[in-house]
Amino acid sequence: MKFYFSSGKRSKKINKKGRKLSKKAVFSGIQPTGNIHLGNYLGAIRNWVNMQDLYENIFCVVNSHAITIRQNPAELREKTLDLACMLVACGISPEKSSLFIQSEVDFHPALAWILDCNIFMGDMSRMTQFKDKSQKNPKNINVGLFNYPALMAADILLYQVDFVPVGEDQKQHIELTRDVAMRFNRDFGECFKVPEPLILESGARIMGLDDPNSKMSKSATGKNHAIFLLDSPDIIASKIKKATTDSNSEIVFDKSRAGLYNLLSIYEILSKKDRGSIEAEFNGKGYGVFKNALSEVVIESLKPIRESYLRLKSNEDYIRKILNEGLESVKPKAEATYNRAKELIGLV
Ligand code: AQP
Repeated sequence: MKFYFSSGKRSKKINKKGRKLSKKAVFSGIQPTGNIHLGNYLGAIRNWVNMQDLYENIFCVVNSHAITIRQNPAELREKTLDLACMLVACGISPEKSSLFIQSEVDFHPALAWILDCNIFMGDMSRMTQFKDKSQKNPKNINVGLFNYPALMAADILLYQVDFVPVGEDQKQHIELTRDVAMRFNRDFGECFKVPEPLILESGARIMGLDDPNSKMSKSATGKNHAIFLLDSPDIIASKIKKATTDSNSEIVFDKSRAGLYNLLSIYEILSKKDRGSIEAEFNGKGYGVFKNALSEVVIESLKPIRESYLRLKSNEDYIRKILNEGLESVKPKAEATYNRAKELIGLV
């Protein structure tokens, strides 16, 4: 039998003979590119929070990724701290997780360069996120945007983690990370743990409310595209009311009815009810009744996060302290991996 006890900063897993068992480790990151939406929350953050007791957790505000799209410097600084505050409000606990800011660890871009030199143009050119983002930003198709997956691979590989919990849109990047890690280990010697993506089926791809064929995204411009975690109850209800559905009236899980399917998936996750009982609940009722029920559950689920965020927001020193402690705990790991990669490849 395995059990947990709490000792100091982290709980440690021990077996019945009292031997310490090391936990598997996870790393994940999120960009401070705008307000956090329900897709980020259901596809990523909520899972990070729920899995905190199972793993050694490292979470990062990836501000260096954010500059692949032009940012206002002062706003970026503010959004970076704000996002850290939001993650803590969502339940990322400094007792269980290390939280830090990417640009404060110089080993990320340093390792990314080594990886850049070991990723083929052909592989990098296949990344669909680059294609999507360059279509959305035709005037700023910069090299950083193209190289984004190498920096992401460095973020992950520096910490020798087992899993990377992400939404489905990041799967291709994790595959590239695995490929470059395996190639490097084979060609130069064992250096990186090869991580696996951790993608939970529910919430892995939340779609835009105004366009259920494109994923909900921070940078989309539609007024009713996304529900943000800080939206007021009125705004949430109004966005849901205007969400795109179809002319059918039956409330059933049917993937071919993308708008309704997306809304039902959100309801399923937040209400914690199963599909059968949801379909029974709304049998014979129309979109109006379902949308009201959905609004209610979204508003209730986001309420504690919004309240906690507002409390934390007035205590910037506390957030800074969490980030500094996170930084101190992750930096030695990053340094050790980077130095090994540097040595193996002949740079020292
Ligand atoms: N719509 C989504 N459904 C489920 N998961 C999602 N994620 C993002 N959108 C959805 C997951 O959220 C985590 C953090 O994402 P990110 O901020 O690093 O970058 P992103 O995937 O590019 O997110 P956005 O919201 O679309 O931002 P912008 O518009 O700036 O590009 C990731 O785990 C991601 O999978």
